[in-house]
Amino acid sequence: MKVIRYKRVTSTNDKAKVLAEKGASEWTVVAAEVQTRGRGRFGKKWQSHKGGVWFSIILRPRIPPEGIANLQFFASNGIRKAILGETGLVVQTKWPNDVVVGSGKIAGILVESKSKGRQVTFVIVGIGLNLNQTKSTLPEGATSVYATTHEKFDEMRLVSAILERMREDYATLETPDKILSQWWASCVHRSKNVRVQTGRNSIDGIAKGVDADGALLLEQNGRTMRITEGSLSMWSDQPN
Ligand code: BT5
Repeated sequence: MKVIRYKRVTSTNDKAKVLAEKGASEWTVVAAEVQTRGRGRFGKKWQSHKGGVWFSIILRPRIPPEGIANLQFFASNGIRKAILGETGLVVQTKWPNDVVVGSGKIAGILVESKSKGRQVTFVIVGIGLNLNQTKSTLPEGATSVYATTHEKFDEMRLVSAILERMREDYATLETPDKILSQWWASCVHRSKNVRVQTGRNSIDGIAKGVDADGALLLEQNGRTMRITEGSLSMWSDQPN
């Protein structure tokens, strides 16, 4: 495993993608202290000041393209276990790509990939974890390990711990049910009332699970719907 460290990059996902295109091997990792153009899904900005853990992993899993959705759940499981192991903090998963403490987002995952026909060429798993930042420097709705525990931890130790957990569980990518059941067992909105914003629409219902394609199963008036994309909030997070 090779970790390439930078002080400042635009986005570690961009750096990793260039390396992956050039044939870099699986588990090549790019980490940075600061990202000037960190991003989330749909081009949303990801705030990446010093004190956080920002890194991207190149993977070349032998899975069909439709299995890629599983990687965000796989990564969430690894992040959750590593945070617990290194800091003692209990965190939960949230659909589709978040790790949270209560209603505060502590980590996010951005999975980008390239496929050729039925074959995945590479996957970049970008991980952002708020570690040592103070609450006042974080965006609204975010929290960090430090803001929660008042303790500071070494950034690279967390990178190593997350990688270790992911490597331990890598074979489970072939048995998505295991990944999904672990993820669901730690999900903050398990069987709870939620609201999902998809574009201009918002849908309310009870979160019933996730499927192997990454979709949220939402029950509304006794009917179960599959929601493939969106931003989820729990009713208790919403302003009255
Ligand atoms: C994500 O997107 O949560 C994926 C974040 C992935 C970041 C990593 S860092 C290493 C790698 N390199 C990158 O360029 N990206 C990856 P999404 O679910 O779309 O959430 C984005 C939203 O989270 C924003 O619109 C803000 O509301 C919020 N946000 C921004 N910065 C945050 C932060 N540091 N902590 C918590 N929430 C944040």
